[in-house]
Amino acid sequence: MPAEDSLKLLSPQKIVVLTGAGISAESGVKTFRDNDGLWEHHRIEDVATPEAFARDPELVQHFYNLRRAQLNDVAPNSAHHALAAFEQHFLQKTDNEFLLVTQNVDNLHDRAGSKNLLHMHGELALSRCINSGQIHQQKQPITPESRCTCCHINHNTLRPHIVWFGEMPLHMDTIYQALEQCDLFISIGTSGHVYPAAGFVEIARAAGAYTLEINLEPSQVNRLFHQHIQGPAGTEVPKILKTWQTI
Ligand code: BJW
Repeated sequence: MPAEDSLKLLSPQKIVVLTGAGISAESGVKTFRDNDGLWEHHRIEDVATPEAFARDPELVQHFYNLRRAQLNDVAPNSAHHALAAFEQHFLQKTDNEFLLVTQNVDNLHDRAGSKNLLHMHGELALSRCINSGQIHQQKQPITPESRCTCCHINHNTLRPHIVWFGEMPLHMDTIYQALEQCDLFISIGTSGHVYPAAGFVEIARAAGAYTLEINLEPSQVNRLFHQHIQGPAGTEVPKILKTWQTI
């Protein structure tokens, strides 16, 4: 039976979708496993940790400044748009619940119009003051001279509002609550290398949810899913979501 036909038999009411770098790949944003997880010869783990920031703040700021600037050159693709349109349609029915959890720090889901959206690894478009903890919109590169608008100190007070390795991801209580209640969990374009996101499928399954993975290749946690759909998110996500949009 084709994937869409078997999925039509489901009539989900509480959906959690997890996205990773693969959903933005067709927009031109590089995934982490591209280049073997390296950025200009630095291991990702060496630029995305609090220890790296303490050791070499300029290198880490440069890494995020480049990625923040890149947001101006990319746009949401058909997978981002399909998720936003699906959410709007799905929530017309009372009692339906939909939560989109993204590990991505780009703003492509926001720009596509997704509403019930949580950025569990933070956002490139935000910075945080190291002294006050206040979060600010951040359009410009962060330099040592960047002045935060809360305490007005202008030397290395701002950091990217990004969850680095060893730090606690954001919104975890809300995410776990939704996972424990969902009846459908869809994971799109994530390699399953990084926790706690890689463990979400187990929580959803334990709650009795049907679990579906959409990826170019099987992820590290592929065997935990009921179903795997292999292909580019830009093609597969709109196709799969249509199965429930016609109901
Ligand atoms: C397509 C496609 C197309 C391509 N269509 N698909 C040992 C064991 C277990 C855990 C740990 C451990 N040692 C340490 C840990 C914990 C650690 C961790 O998981 N480390 C691993 C490396 C082992 N995790 C943490 O430290 C986290 N915090 C934490 O655990 O706190 C404690 C806690 C306890 C209890 C509860 C909750 C918390 C924090 C993790 C922070 C991750 N941060 C990063 C970088 C910062 C953000 C940034 O700079 O962008 O987030 S790492 C990086 O990986 C980034 C991503 O969000 C994340 C996930 O990557 P993703 O999205 O999966 O991308 P890729 O590149 O890996 O994969 C792309 C996929 O797309 C591939 O599968 C392709 O096939 C696919 N694809 N094109 C569809 N067109």
